[in-house]
Amino acid sequence: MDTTIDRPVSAIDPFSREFLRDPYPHHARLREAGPVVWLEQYGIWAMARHQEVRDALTDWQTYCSSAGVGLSDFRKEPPWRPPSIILEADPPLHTRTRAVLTRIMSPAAINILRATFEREAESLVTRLVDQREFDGIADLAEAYPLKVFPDAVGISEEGRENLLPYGSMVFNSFGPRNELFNAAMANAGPVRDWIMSRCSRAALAPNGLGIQIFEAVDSGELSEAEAGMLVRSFLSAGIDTTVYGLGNALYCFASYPEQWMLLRESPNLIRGAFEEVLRFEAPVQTFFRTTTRQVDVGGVRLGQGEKVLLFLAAANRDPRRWDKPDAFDVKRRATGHMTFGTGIHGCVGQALARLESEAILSAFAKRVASFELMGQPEPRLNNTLRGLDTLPLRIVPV
Ligand code: OVV
Repeated sequence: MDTTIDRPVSAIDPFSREFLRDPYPHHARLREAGPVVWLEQYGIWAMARHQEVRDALTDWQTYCSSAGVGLSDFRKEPPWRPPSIILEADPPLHTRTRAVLTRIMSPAAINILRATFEREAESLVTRLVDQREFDGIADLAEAYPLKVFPDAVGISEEGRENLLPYGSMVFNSFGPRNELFNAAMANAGPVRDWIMSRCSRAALAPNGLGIQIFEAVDSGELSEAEAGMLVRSFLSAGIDTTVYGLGNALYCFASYPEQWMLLRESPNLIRGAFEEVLRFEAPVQTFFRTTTRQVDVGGVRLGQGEKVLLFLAAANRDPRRWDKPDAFDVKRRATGHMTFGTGIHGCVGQALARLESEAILSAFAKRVASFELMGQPEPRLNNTLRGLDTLPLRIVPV
């Protein structure tokens, strides 16, 4: 198409508390406004339809990551931390770092962790079922990843309480410098110092995923400093994402007990059910890209060097792509959701995320007839992530 149309404009603030508490009506308005929408409050573009989000994620040459994947443009203001050499990088640097992580996180490599992850899930879930009442966030969605993931990476037990605060810093920092950002950064210095102290070769246990990154230094693929930066990526991307994802899974099954019944009857649905959780309540809601050139999207001209906000979670409920998008249906084919992204930056840890969820959901499916909500769950607002702060549950055992 070579006719140009006026750009749709919206006054929506996607980082306001009001938006973050219930983004779905706003997502619908953004999808309806057009294939790409100008958000006048921030002077950025937004895409909320499945096709456009997917196309942008697939075209890394037009929509780059090296200017940052948050609101801030690294070419105009200094980043709050040295840029990630995988998330906030383009080829050829990205290609080299990604190759190392792709190998370390391959499905076959992750399968080696399966027995340990399943054992830990069984022991935690048995305890919670005996207890009957628990908080789905603190006692499960946080407790499980905070045990199995640092163990797998090979991080000391001491100081692990810094991992969630660091994740909050990382994911809030993709948004504007609003109240959420400032609150997350309140104790930034000590938290960052602890994280960086855990990223050196000497701090990592033998046989873990962390030390495997340093083995790529010995084979000449990375420098010692780059290896440390990739351990930092593990600690940035590997905790909060799965905490919010497991919490959202429990929330979905407490809210839709008939869907939990289906899982219990057919445990072969568990894998697809987690994909449906990711589609329906995406723990990662958004990422930005930056245009490297002028580009036309549905007849609208985007300039060079402009920020584009990609609404992964809105793409996941686009009626152009999904039947009954607002229905939580564990039997649907939910693959094709955008929660893991796609293209060269598609989530490199997705096999690990799936392993965690399958271990937990399988352990519950053997023992739990239903999850009862004991009170109103409270949201944990974040500029990028969607999930809960509290989720009071009671288990009805099988
Ligand atoms: C996917 C992701 C999220 C947050 C941080 C990073 C990656 C990183 O590489 O630091």
